[in-house]
Amino acid sequence: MKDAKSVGLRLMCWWLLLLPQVKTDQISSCSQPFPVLKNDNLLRAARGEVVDRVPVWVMRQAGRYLPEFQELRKQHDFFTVCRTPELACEVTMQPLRRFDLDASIIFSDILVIPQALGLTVEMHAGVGPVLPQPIVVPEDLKRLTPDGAVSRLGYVGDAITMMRHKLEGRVPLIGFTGAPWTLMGYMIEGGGSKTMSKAKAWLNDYPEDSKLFLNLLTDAIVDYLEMQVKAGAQMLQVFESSAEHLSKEQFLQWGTPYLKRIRDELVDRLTKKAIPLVPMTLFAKGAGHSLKEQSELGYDVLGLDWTVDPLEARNVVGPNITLQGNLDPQDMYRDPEELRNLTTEMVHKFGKSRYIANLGHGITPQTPITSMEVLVEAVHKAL
Ligand code: 1CP
Repeated sequence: MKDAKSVGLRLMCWWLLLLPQVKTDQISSCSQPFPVLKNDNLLRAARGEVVDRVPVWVMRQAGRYLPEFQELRKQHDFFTVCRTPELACEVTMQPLRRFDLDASIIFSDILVIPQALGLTVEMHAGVGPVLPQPIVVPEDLKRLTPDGAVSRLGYVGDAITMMRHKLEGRVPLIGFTGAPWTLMGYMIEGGGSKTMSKAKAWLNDYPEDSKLFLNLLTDAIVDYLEMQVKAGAQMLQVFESSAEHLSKEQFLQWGTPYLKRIRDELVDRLTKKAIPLVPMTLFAKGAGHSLKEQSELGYDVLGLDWTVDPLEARNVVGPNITLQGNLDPQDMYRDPEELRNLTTEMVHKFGKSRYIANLGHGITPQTPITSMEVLVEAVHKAL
């Protein structure tokens, strides 16, 4: 009798797997429930609830400053790590083994979307990402393959689901994406750029095609974030790292409308499918000029780079938005005592309510490990 029941259950699960729409929505009924979250300070801070301690995590907390990351990278190519859930989870876990962090962020890269859209992306040592066949003229947009792009990113969902189990509820898991303008920039420049001049020229020379491009990316991003939430991401961060290359006027034309669409459409889709919403962070580096406008996009949290003053930011955005940031990554090279004082001062300025401590951009490769220890401890002890 028991056997018949389990065979029936298994058959039902296989049947669900055959229906693409049902499969992802119902997946939790066929798989193990996720472990209960023990430290939810990050999510509480994002929602404006009382926290036990100020939560802290660090952008690029899994990365080259960790010897164990470098060791693993000697054996595996960067995108192999991203595409192999066991390896992605191992790297995601590495900083948590060393530091008393309040969040994990799934190991991946913003450039997996351009890959899923059909572009080749290589990771060159000492250089960063390289796209050998970039989008040069509007005609090249035809090379992109938006149909089924999200299904080619299923490995990120698999890593997220696996990581939720491996975390055993220790801290929340953050999923992420690059924002449309930032991805467009990399896809036109063929990699990182100090000026984003080719991508900025597109905005001037091909405004209608730029809109098409940004809308295509926005659609892919919404699908991708929805998939991450279904897979188990408990919070989402949108990296608009290349906002720093745009003037305020350009950011309000080419950045915020698409960032708003991402937020609105994701909320709409999750609500219609009765999937609980997760808090969302927007990190628009170099866009301190538009904090007011950013605060009106619907995001729960705004990430700040180190050029923004905490008190001024709070004044501009008001009391109902959580702020994240914003120690200068360069301060991680100071003496421990100096770093401790700067961190304490920063936390005092932001205060305990609606605040998530972080750096103002990613941690850099030469950062001493001890600085991470000092930072995390100083945040937790500050208030
Ligand atoms: O060889 C290596 O190991 C490469 C180093 C590296 C790492 C560790 C790259 C190449 N990407 C990553 C991981 C990564 N990238 C994460 C992991 C999760 C974490 O621990 O935080 C995240 C969130 C990203 C996001 C990312 N990739 C951004 C947005 C954040 C930011 O730094 O502004 C950007 C712009 C990228 C592109 C990218 N990938 C890698 C590099 C060196 C770069 C920047 C290149 C450039 O613009 O010059």
